[in-house]
Amino acid sequence: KGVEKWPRGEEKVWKDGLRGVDKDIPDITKSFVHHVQTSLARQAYNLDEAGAYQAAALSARDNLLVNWNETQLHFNAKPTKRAYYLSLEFLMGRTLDNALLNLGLKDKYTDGINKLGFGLEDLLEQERDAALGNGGLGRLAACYLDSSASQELPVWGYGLRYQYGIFQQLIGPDGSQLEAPDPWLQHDNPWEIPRADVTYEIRFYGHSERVDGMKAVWSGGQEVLAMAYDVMIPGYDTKNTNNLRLWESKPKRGFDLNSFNAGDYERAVESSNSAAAITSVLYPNDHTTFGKELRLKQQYFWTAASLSDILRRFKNLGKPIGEFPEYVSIQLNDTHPTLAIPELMRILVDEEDLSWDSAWDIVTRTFFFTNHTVLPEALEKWPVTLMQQLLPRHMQIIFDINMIFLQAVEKKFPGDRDKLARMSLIEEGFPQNVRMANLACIGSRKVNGVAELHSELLKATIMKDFVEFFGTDKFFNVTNGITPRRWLDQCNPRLSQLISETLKLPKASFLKDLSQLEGLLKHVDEPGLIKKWAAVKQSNKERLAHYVETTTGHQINTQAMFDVQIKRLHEYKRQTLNILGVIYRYLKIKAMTPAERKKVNPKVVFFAGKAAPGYYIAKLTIRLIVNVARIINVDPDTKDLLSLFFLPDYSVSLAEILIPASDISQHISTAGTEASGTSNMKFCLNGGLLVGTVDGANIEIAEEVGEQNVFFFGHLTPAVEDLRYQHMYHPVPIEQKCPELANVINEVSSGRFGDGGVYEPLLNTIRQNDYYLLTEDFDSYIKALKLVDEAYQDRTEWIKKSIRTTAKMGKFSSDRAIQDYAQECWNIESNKLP
Ligand code: 7GP
Repeated sequence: KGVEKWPRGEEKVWKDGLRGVDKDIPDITKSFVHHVQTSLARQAYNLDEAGAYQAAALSARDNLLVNWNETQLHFNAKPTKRAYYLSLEFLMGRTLDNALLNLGLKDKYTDGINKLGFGLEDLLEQERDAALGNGGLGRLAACYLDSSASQELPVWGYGLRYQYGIFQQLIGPDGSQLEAPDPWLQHDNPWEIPRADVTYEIRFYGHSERVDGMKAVWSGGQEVLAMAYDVMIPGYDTKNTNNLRLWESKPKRGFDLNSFNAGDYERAVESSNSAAAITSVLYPNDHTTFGKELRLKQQYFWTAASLSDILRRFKNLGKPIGEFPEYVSIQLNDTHPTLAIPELMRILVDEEDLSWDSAWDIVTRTFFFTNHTVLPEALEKWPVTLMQQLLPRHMQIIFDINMIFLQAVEKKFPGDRDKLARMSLIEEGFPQNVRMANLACIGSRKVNGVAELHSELLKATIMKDFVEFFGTDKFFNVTNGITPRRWLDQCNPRLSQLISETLKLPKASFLKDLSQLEGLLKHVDEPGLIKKWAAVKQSNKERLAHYVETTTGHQINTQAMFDVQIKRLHEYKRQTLNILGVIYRYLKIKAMTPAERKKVNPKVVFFAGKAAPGYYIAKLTIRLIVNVARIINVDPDTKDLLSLFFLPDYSVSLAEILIPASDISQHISTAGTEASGTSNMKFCLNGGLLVGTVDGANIEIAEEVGEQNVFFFGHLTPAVEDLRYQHMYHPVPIEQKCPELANVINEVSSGRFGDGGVYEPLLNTIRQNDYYLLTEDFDSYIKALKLVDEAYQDRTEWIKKSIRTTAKMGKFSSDRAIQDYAQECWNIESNKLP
C-alpha cells in the first residue's frame, strides 16, 4: 500500500526513544552537562575550557546527527540521482561555530554556555583546524560541501582521513620556515563517526591475466582495508545534512601469525605498518607532482573504496547496471581521482561482465572533470613501470583505452603523428609516463576550468587538441565561489549584522541568496551607513591587532591601512614582487625629510602562507620577508609609517581573522597563471579592495564591481609568452629595464637585511630569465600602490568603494557555482527535508 512496515520491534517504543534537535536553552545545557558526566567522565569541579569545548561539540554533534540520520533516510526512501565530489583534499577549518550557525542555535548555545560559567567564544578557540588540504583546491571543496547541503542537494564528498594534515609552520631563528607535524587527531575528534561496518578490501600489486578479449582477472598482491569515517555537513537554515566520507587504511590482518610464531616479530607487523601508512599523511605539495609510489597508492586506495561504496549504494536501488549514470554523477576534483576511470572500467568489464563498449559508455556518462591550474609542473604523470607494478590491471586498461582512442583520432585526423603523440595517454620517453589529464578528459562527459579566463586558456593550451577532437560543447566554465556562511556571517558577524539592518532583511535571506547584497547600493551615500561600515572595519582591524599582539608581542597602529597577501608561497603568485615593493617603499620613506614623511599614508603589510617543504625559492622568499620585517619594524625613521608581519602557520582560522580586517589585499600573479583565486572573493565580500593583475577571477570581480573599484596593473595574458621569449633570447640587464627594482635588489644583495648572499638564488631568478616577469610589472605595480594610497586619503570615498564592492559579490557565492555544476553536469535536484 506504499506504507513501509516498521522493520523491527514495537514502533512506539522505538519512536519514544528517539531524540529530536535541541530547541531551547534548557535542552542545550542538559545535553552539555550530560556529556560532561557520561562522555567525558568529568564534573563541574574539574572541567577546563578544553573539556567544555568537547562537551559543547558533543552536544552540537548530537543535533547534527539527528538531522544527518533523517537526511539519509529521506534520500534512501526513493531512488534519487546523487552526485559525488571526489577530492584528495578538504580544507574544512573549524566546525563548532559553523555547525551552530547552520543549525541556527548559536545564540542559544551562547546563553546556555554562559549559564554554565564558560564563554562560547573562548570554547570555539579550543578547536583545532581540520587541515586536510593545501590551499585553494581543498578549501573550494569545503565550500562546495557547505553549498550542496545548504541547497538541499544530494551530494556526498569522498576523501582520505589523513592522520597528519598540512604541516605546522614555524619560523626558525634565521627567519626560515620550519615544518612540524600536525597530529590533529591526537585528541578525540567529535566531528566524525567511525563506521567499522563500512569497509572494503583494496588490492595492490599482483598480476593480471587476460581471460577472453578485453576481460581479465587480477589476483595476488597485497590487500588492505578501507574503513569509512563519516563527517556531518550541515546545510544552513535547513535540516538537510549531507555526508563527507573519509577513508582510513587498515591492515587486513593485524599481523602475520606465521612470522610471529617463527619468532620474527618485526616481519609479523610489517604489512600492517605498510597498510596504515597509506593514509598517514597529506602530501604538502601545491601545484607540483613528484611521482611517489605512496601518493599513487593513496589515489587508488581512495578511488577504489569510494567507487565500491557508490556501487553498493546504487545496487541497493535494484536498477540494472546500464542505468548507473542515471543515478550517479562523479566530479573529479583535478586529476587526483582519475584512476576512478580505469577502476570503473575494471569493475564493469571484469566483474559485471559488460562489453568494453557498454562499459565505456557508462564511464563517459558518469564522470566530470575540473582542472585547477594550467601550470605545467602540476600536470600529473605517473611512470608506466610504477603503474604496471602497483596496478597491473589498470595499466592494461589504460593501454586499451589509449589504443581505441588513438584509432579514433587517427581516423579523424589522418596522418597527424604529432597530434597522436600529444593526445596519447602515454608520454613517450625514459621513463614512459601516463598523462592523467588526458585520461581524465577522454573519460569524462565534460571538462571545466574555474574562471572565464582559465577555461579559455585550457581550451587554447593543454586541451587544444581535445577541443578539436571532441568539439567545444564538452568544455565549459564554472567560476569558483565561496560560502557566504563561513566567509561573511561566521568570520565577520558585525558586518553581517549591519547588512541585515541596512537591508531590513533577516540574515538568512541574503546568506542564502547573495545577490540580495545589491540592495546595499541604494544606501551607499548614507552618512549613517558609511560611519557604521567604517566602525565595523575598525573593530575587525582591532581584533587582528589583538591577535598579533598576543602571538608576537608587537603593537600595531590600527589607524594605518592594512595590506594583506595570504596564500601558498609560489613564484607565480609573486610574493617576491610584494616584498620587493615593501623594501622600495621603506627606502623611499627613509630618504624623505620629516615634512615629506608627514604626508605618507601609514601602512601595515601582512603576509601569511606556507611553502612546500622542498620548494627552495619559495622558502627563501619567506626568509626574506621575515628578515626585512626584523629591520624595518624597529627603524625609528619609518616604523610609524610602515610595518611588516609574516604571520606563521596560515590556516582557515587565521584567514577568518585576517580577511575581515583588510583594507586592501594583493592578488598579483603573472597574468594567465592563477586559475581563479578564491581569497580575492573573500576579501571583497568583506569590503576589502583589491590590487591585482588581470588574471583569474580578478577579472570577473572587476566586471561585477566596476574597474574603478579595483587597482589593476601589469601586462595582460596575451603578452606573457612574447615577453618570456624576449627574456630568453634578447635579455636586457635589469639596471636598464627596471632601475628602481635593480636598486632594491642591490640593497638586499648588499646585506641590508642580513647576509645578502643567502638571497642570491632568489634574486637570480629575477636577474636571469625572470620567468614570472617581475621586471616587466614592477613599475606599474608601484604606480598601482600609489593610487591605492591616494584613494585611501579620502576615507569616505574609500568606504563607498568598499560598500559597492561587497554589494556586487552575489555572483561569487558557492551556491551559484554548485547550481552551475548541478545543472550543467550532475543533473540532480534539490530535495528538502520536510
Ligand atoms: C588552485 C588554483 O591555483 C586557484 O587559482 C583556484 O582558485 C583553486 O585551485 C580552486 O579552483 N589550485 C590548487 O590549489 C592546486 O593544487 C593543482 O592545483 C592541482
